[in-house]
Amino acid sequence: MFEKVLIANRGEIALRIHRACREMGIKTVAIHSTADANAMHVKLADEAVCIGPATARDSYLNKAAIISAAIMTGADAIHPGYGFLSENAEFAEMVRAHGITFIGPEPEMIRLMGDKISAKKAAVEAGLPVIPGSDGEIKTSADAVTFANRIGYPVIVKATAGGGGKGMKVAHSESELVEAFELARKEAQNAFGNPAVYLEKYLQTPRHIEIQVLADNYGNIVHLGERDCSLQRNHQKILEETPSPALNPEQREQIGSVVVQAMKKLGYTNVGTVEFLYENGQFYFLEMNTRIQVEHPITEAVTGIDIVRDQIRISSGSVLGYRQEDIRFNGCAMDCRINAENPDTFLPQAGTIGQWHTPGGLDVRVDSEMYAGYTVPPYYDSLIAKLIVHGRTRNGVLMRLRRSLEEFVIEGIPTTIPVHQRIISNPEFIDGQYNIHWLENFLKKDKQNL
Ligand code: MV4
Repeated sequence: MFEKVLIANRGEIALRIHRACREMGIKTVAIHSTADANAMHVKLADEAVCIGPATARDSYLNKAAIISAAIMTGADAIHPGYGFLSENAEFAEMVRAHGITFIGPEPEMIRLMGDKISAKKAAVEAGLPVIPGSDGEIKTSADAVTFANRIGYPVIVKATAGGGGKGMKVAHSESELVEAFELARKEAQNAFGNPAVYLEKYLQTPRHIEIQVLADNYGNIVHLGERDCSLQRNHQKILEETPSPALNPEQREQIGSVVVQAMKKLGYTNVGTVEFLYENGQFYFLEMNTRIQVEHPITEAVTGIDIVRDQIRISSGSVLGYRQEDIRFNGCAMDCRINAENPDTFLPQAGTIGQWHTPGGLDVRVDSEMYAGYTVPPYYDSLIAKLIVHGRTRNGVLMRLRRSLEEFVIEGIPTTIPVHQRIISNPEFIDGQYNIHWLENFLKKDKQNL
């Protein structure tokens, strides 16, 4: 097992990783920018190294500074968390070249999944269902039109270097497609330095359902069920739940075993999430995330598995230690992402927290780095807390979530708590009747009613 892990991240996930290490008897090194010197995980870590100024490019994205900090402190592994360098194959290679373990999949796997065309090819070869579309890059608008006529409109143009919604354009007709194609290529070139785009049939009302996997270095692979992440705004997830209200246990077992077989074929290791669109009872592979995800705690709540702990264990070469048939899915869980934002405009709002009181009680978990008197810096993501609630039934979770949101006291900065309160009292949401467009429509209607 590792003796010392460097946490190459900030915010709640940095604290989450510190907690896992502490419980495993592993020493921790926090790295931080000048703006994060007062962060909770920096105080709790065994050692802390300031690696640069506030701007992420110069600190949390500064590969050389982070690796230097690891060498200086004698860390034997680096946990990248999510965002920042977590899916940067070059960083993973650099870490490896210095004899330090990168806590994540092999750099080659990160690279394969980072390019959406190569990821989709790999998914097809591994037996995953994919969205009908072009086999690879489409280079001219004429080729795009020919292809669209074959599969039918509407179609969507996607950047191969994209992901998370960047460089995507929907077209309902030939004239729209020609425009969308040129625009998507330009945007992709500007955003990613890679103009390559591909085409897919556009699915109009899918849900976003993702499968969590855990794989050791010896071919032992399990899935931990799904998370329904359909509630998004501008490609930012707001509330996630498991199980998905759209799936029954047979469907879960079916897609889960398809994913496990595919990961075996790919030789996938470490933690990962396979994202799907789900429409009319069919799953379609979207992309694969080769890192721990923000919403992992709802899966921990229903399975009782400490995913970060097991990620660290398997990264150090330990065997997974349990099999698919050992995993039980217990009840339901929801996660509310609480952001430091105006709840009507969603504009981020930095500032100093006055009173801070978190809800508690049975099956209530708050993952957060905040404390009374802490100043939220303006430079980073606005996520300040995740409220994770577990219960035996979905209705029980909704009641407990309502009670918990009511108990939460955050003074000094606005938060999105009121948004969550409105979402969970909506009859359609209570019925589980939603898709990837539901939240944005709900927020539009909600605004008109203000
Ligand atoms: C799609 C789609 C419909 N049809 N692909 C958005 C993010 C990127 N990962 C893929 N995305 C989509 N791809 C086809 N063929 C709709 C989306 C999409 C979406 C997906 C998941 C969650 C929220 C979304 C919001 C808008 C569009």
